[in-house]
Formats: sequence, structure tokens, C-alpha cells
Amino acid sequence: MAKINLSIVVLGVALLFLAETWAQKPMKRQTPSKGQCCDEVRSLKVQVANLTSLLEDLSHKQEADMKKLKRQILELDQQNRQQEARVTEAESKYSEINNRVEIMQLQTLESAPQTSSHAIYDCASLYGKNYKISGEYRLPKDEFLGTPEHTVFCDMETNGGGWTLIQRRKVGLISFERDWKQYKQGFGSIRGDFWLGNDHIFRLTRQPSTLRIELEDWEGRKRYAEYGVFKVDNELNSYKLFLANYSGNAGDSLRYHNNTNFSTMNKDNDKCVDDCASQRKGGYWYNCCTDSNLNGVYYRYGDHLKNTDGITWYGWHGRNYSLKKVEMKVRPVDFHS
Ligand SMILES: [Ca+2]
Repeated sequence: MAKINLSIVVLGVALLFLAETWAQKPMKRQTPSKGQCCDEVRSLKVQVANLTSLLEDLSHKQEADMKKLKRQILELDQQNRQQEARVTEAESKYSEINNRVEIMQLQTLESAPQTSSHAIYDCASLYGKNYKISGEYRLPKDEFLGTPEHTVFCDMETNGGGWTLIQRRKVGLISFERDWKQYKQGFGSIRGDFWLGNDHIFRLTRQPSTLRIELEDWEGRKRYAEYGVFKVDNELNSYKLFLANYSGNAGDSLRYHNNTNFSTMNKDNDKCVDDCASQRKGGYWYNCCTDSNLNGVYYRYGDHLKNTDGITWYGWHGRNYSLKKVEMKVRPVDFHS
């Protein structure tokens, strides 16, 4: 603005100078009369005044133009900001919608097992949904079955897969000498030694189920026992065991425990004067007392032949041999791989 004003002033001065010069020239050429001289000067002065006012007008006009231009720039700037704000708003709305879609997808996934007939409640149903790698799986809660969300270990390989592990012994660091509540809820580590929990086993075996028991001794030999019928009753009925249809090469050492209630160190439900759970240091379907004791004490190599409260399976190694490894697993009778 200052520059423009300055140039206008310079222009004005130049015009004045030109006008003065032009006014002086004829005076040198001619010798005008006094009246003529004064008239010319007056006319020149009028012209100069006109020019000055013209310049002022121009200057005002330019100033107005500048103001207008500035206003336009400000307006454009404002519009630009508004547009930017709109873009930001749109972006945030888009991401919000995206979020909602993701949440809805999650909810669909979570609610699907509750409404669909293809519910995920064990490893067999996971296998049916194409999860065919053995390992740890998190099962969603199932309101229909009354199961809370919980973790299971699936054997997706043995004899067609689809097995949900209910017990494992292989590490030997945690005790299986536990009370009723702990056997009810389950304990241990799903990748190591654990008992899935009698409530879980009850729910799993409400559908006709097969039990598979895999055993390994300290010489690395393996045997198995399978029961085509396996059912554990609810807590009110002391998790009573029902089984039938043995097959395998380990011997039928669970048959003796058929139709017995579950016993723990603080609940003697066995068929014996003795307190089997305390004697054999585990929780099990004790009769009087055992033909197998898969939840017994874990004895390491060297100690594995010295006791009768170890992890025993009489049908294979008798009453004194504590096994190195055990896995108990169930799957529905109608499972097809
Ligand atoms: Ca007893």
C-alpha cells in the first residue's frame, strides 16, 4: 500500500514538473501580454488541480481495490479453512464408520456361535470350522450350553483329530492333590499339566462322547485306551462316571471305575471304607480303590516304581509303575474328520 501511494505521489510530482516546464516554454518564445500570461497560468493551475484530483481519485480507487482484494483473499482463506474442516470432519466420520463396521463384524463373530446351530463349544466344532492345527484355542461363551469363555487344548491330529483335552500329565511340577472346588473348576496350565474341570467335562459329555486315553512309559513306549461311551454327570450327582465300549492296547483299566462318583481329598464319595482320594493323593472316580489312578502323584524316573499312589494303569504296568505321560481327551461320537 505504501509503495503504491509513493508511486502515485512520484507520478503527481512528475506531472506537476512537466506542467510547470510546459507553462514556462511559451513565455520564452513569445512576449505575451499581462492578461494573456495570467489567463494561461490560471488555466494551467486549473489543469494541475484537475490532474491532482484525478490522481487522488486514482489513489482512492486503488486503495479501494486493494481493500477489496484483501477482503477477497480473506474470504478465500476462510473458505479454504472451511473446506479443510469439512474434509477433516468427513475423515473422522469415515473412520468412525469403519470402526463401527469392525465392531459389528466382531459382534457377529461373537454372537454367531450363540445363534447358529454350528456353535463352537469344543475342539470338534473348531475342526468343523477348518481349524486343523493342534494347540490352544479360546472358546467363546455359549449361553445355550451355559459355558463361560474358556481356553482348551485341541488335538487335531490323533486318529482324525477333533479331540478336546480334559487332562494332561507330562511336566510333573504341579500337584494333583487338590480339593473338590479345584477339581470342579479345573487347574494347571493348558499347555502343561492340567485338569480341565469337572463342570467343563460334564458339559462336554452331554452330547454322546468318546474318551481316548494315551499313555507313555519311561521307556518311551505308548499305549492307548478308548471308550466309545463316556459321560460325566453334574455336580449334584457327584460327577458320576459312565463308560462302555473299550478298545485299545493299554487294557481296560477304567471299567473298574464305571458308575462311581468323583472323590477328592475333602470329599470321600468312593465305594470303600478307606478314603481313596487321600490314600492315592488325587481326585478321581475311586472305587475301592483303583485299577488306574491317572491323577496320582507324578514320580520321576528312578522313583517311578517305588509307590502305589503314582500315575498308574494296572492293565499295562500294574500297581507300582508311575507313568511318564498321560493325556485324556474327548470328542463327540458323531465326529467325522
Ligand atoms: Ca471311603
